[in-house]
Amino acid sequence: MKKALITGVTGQDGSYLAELLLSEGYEVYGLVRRKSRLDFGNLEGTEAKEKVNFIFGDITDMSAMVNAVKESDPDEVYNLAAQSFVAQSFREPVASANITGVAAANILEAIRTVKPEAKYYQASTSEMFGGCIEDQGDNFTGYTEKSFFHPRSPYGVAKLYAHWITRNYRESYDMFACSGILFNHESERRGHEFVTRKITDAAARIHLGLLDHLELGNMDAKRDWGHSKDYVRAMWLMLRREAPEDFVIASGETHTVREFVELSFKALGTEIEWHGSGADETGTDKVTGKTIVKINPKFYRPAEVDLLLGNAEKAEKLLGWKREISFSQLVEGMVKNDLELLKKEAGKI
Ligand code: NAP
Ligand code: G4F
Repeated sequence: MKKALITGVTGQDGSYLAELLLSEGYEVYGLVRRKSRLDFGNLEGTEAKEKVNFIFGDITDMSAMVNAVKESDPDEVYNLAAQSFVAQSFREPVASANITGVAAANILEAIRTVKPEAKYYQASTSEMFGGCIEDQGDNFTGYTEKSFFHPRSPYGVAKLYAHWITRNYRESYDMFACSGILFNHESERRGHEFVTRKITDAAARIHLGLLDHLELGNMDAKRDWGHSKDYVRAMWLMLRREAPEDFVIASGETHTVREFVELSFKALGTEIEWHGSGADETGTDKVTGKTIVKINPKFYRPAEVDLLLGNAEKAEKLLGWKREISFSQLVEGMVKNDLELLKKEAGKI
């Protein structure tokens, strides 16, 4: 039986990855940080929660990571823990650097000293490409493993450190250490602060008469969105290989935040009409004329990543990876899930 250690097991990806590895017959260990109120995040209420072996520790603490590797004796380590919210990284750049960046070295060093033959996966991100679109020329077909990096947030800068230290351990110590450069991926388990979940939750609330309108920042930003379930499969496939290599994982499509809003409301039978531009733009319900979307500049970022588009050709060819859930299925699934959750909640009152 293979053994895997997952940091960030309570998060969106960690919970899906734990379920996948359990279904593949792994013994799964999950790192959980101590909180004043014990909770297992996205694993709460799942069968996986009963099967995962939890180890308490914080990735910023080297000794905790040494203990975690000793206790789990893993064949594979997936480092998914991070302060993963880009907007928050502008408000806490140093904590983000320590958790999202430097802590990767704690884990790599723990593996190197305790179990150097364990395979290591680092959760790298398309946010590292950031503003590098200008370097890509006119016929841009998406960022690849060979594209330049130009992070535009403290989060992106921290992730770049983790990405390069992973590569450095691979080159220096001949360790199986690799990174998946994953583009945005969402799901019914996505945190409510991210734009997709904020939109699907608000659309469902407005539909049920529980919210007046949705407030957003930059609706022109474009993202390459996929489903987390498809993306955790790619992580696992990367560690199935004989030799470590980095892979871009993406859908190959890009959509604006505005399109995500339109599709979310459409899934509930509401068509939106847009009026004005910039901070004065509003979205109204085409039938009732009621304003349901407004801009609030407080959601603008000090520096924005305008466009993300990935090219996952290498992963498709070498890993045999392909996404199974389309953009429209993703949006509709998230909206439906939020609607059901809210109806259930209302039933309790
Ligand atoms: P997420 O839902 O925010 O999960 C983050 C996880 O990290 C949570 O389990 C959290 O625990 C844990 N964590 C945070 N700080 C920690 C610390 N100091 N010590 C131990 N655990 C800590 O993120 P996600 O969307 O699943 O993403 C997983 C990873 O992929 C992250 O590294 C993210 O940056 C990266 N990534 C995500 C995407 C995406 O679009 N989702 C794209 C590219 C890369 P608590 O439950 O205690 O908060
Ligand atoms: O959903 P977001 O907060 O995700 P972002 O910044 O793209 O980061 C996510 O994807 C990265 C991969 O590229 C991950 F590494 C990272 O961990 C995270 O999972 O914002 C998406 C876009 C941004 O351009 C933002 O400015 O939506 C725009 N936006 C517009 N209004 C908003 C809002 N974002 C949020 N969170 N809230 C708004 O009201």
